[in-house]
Amino acid sequence: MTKIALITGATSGIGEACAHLFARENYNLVLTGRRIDRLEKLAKKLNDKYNVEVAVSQFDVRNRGDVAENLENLPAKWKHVDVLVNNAGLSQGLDPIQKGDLDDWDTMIDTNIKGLLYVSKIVANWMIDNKKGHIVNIGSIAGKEVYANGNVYCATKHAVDALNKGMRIDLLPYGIKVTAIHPGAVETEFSEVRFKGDKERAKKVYDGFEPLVADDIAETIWFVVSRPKHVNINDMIVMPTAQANAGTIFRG
Ligand code: NDP
Ligand code: 8X3
Repeated sequence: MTKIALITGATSGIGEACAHLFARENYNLVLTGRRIDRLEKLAKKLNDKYNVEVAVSQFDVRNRGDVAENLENLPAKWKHVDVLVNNAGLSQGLDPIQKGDLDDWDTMIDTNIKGLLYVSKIVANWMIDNKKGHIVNIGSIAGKEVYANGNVYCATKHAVDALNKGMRIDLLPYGIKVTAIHPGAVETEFSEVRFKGDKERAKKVYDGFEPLVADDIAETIWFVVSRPKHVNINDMIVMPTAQANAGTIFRG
């Protein structure tokens, strides 16, 4: 039977790269995000290129009612999810704690922590019913270390790290694998979102060194999910060669 991957935040960056890679590997896909135009365009492209089936589901992961309604209303065949990639996430702002914007904090906490939980609970129950599954949580180096002005974003990704460990314990009796991938700097729309559309400031983040690209992370995820049944990779940190840790990048 053709396997199914459900990827949150598939409209751009790492999620979109995962959609391409899983389609190439002949998975049928459930792709989610808020920008329906992008989801539909991507679905058509993957269907045309790889002849896989693609369902799109538009919702904001922060809205638990919408998450539940959209996921639970998927036709039954789509609930046999083999791989969930919990990727939807973002950073907003880069300010010291005393100057932080409360709305930015709410957005990051609601998306990166609560949104991931809303999706995970539903899909984990499907996986328990199906007696199979692999959840891949996209954390960050910001979930392992803290950098200046990263405060709340780093806290949300530390929470993802903790949830990854907790999920693994809770889902162990059901044979469900749980893995976190923690990337360093990946050039996607991430910095543009962090700086609220300021493309110039976003570009500067990647000046003078070679960052990761979304495909690097998609390939890592594929490595993780394609291990034999008895092997689980708990956790992986993937960095650009030019980045030693969260706060140290060598710009040549
Ligand atoms: P992008 O901005 O390119 O992609 C983010 C994706 O998340 C988009 O598809 C977006 O879809 C989705 N998303 C954001 N908010 C919501 C929401 N409220 N509801 C539903 N979907 C949402 O960034 P990346 O690809 O870089 O980010 C993907 C993940 O990787 C994030 O969790 C990020 O924290 C993490 N990460 C990124 C790193 C980097 O350097 N780029 C490094 C480490 C981790 P839409 O807007 O259509 O809803
Ligand atoms: C994204 C990478 O270093 O900007 O999680 O936090 S970083």
